[in-house]
Amino acid sequence: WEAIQTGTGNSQYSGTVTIGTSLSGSTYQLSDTSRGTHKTYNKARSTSSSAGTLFTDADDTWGTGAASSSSTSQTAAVDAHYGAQVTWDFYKNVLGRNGIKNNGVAAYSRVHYGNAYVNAFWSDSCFCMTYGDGEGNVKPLTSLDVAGHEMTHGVTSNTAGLNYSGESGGLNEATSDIFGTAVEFYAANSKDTGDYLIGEKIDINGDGTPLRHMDQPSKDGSSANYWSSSLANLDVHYSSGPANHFFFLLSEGSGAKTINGVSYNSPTYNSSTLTGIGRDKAVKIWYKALTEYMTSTTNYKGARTATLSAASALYGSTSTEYKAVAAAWTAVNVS
Ligand code: ASN
Ligand code: ZN
Ligand code: CA
Repeated sequence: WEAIQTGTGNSQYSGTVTIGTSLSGSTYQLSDTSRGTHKTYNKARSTSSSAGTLFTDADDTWGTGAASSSSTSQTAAVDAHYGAQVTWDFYKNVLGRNGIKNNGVAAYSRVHYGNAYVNAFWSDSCFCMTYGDGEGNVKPLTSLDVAGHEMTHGVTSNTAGLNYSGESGGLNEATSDIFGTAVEFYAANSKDTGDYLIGEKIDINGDGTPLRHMDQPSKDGSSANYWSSSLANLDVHYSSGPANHFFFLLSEGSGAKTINGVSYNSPTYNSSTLTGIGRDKAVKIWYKALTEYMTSTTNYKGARTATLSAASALYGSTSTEYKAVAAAWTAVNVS
């Protein structure tokens, strides 16, 4: 018998948060029965395929809020549990999707994977999310945008199924960056305010720079801003660039601006000046395109068609939104 509870989590990246927990006997567990029974497990530096050990606690106050090199630290678990919770709420409340498979069943999360493992990954086979602890075991890869990014890989594989190579692979990665970013904005968390950067909290480069920039993807030194015939040869984390750029331009428009204290400067291929339609509409258009019009082999040209079909269905074929979708694709050299 387990009773639904709300615990207090001292996270590393998102301040003090309320998290869904359960009470089993006299022990609290990181098991959120209000969100498809999402559970968070401790891998304790193991790389075995097991789930690990479910996190438990005596008083339902979790983590110290400080980075810890301990393999039993609850802090990384708080961030992962909270990230899954916000991602669940975002998909349910904004997009009407009831979990990754849209069947009301949650994936599970596991933290402290490997030793100083600097990655996080989604797996369709375990239907689970795995997070490493990062360099020196002190910067776990458990930020909100990374959680939203990785779990979105599960959504993509249960919908369009975009193949993870070539142009469709870039679109798969961009889909994760787009909804990972949407999750971060949706959280409205004062310690991790929304931005169009990916991984700005986890400092994977060790110099404070994010992994990716959606306003101008080339800022990372490897991603493409615009489509070209050689795009498909890039790693999927770089061929995502034009679609990330499209999403920024569609949401916010071109040029220089500051949003939540972060400065952006988004260029266009054809020197056009664009006005955004807002992130909420851009998110709805991308989701409808992903779930109704894209397939495993959709390329950039196909993504243009799919998002135009989505915009037409949502807002009409003569709408401002439809025209903005067309203009934003043209601005990243997809026409
Ligand atoms: N973090 C990476 C990603 O989501 C993991 C990977 O490369 N499989 O793409
Ligand atoms: Zn990814
Ligand atoms: Ca971010």
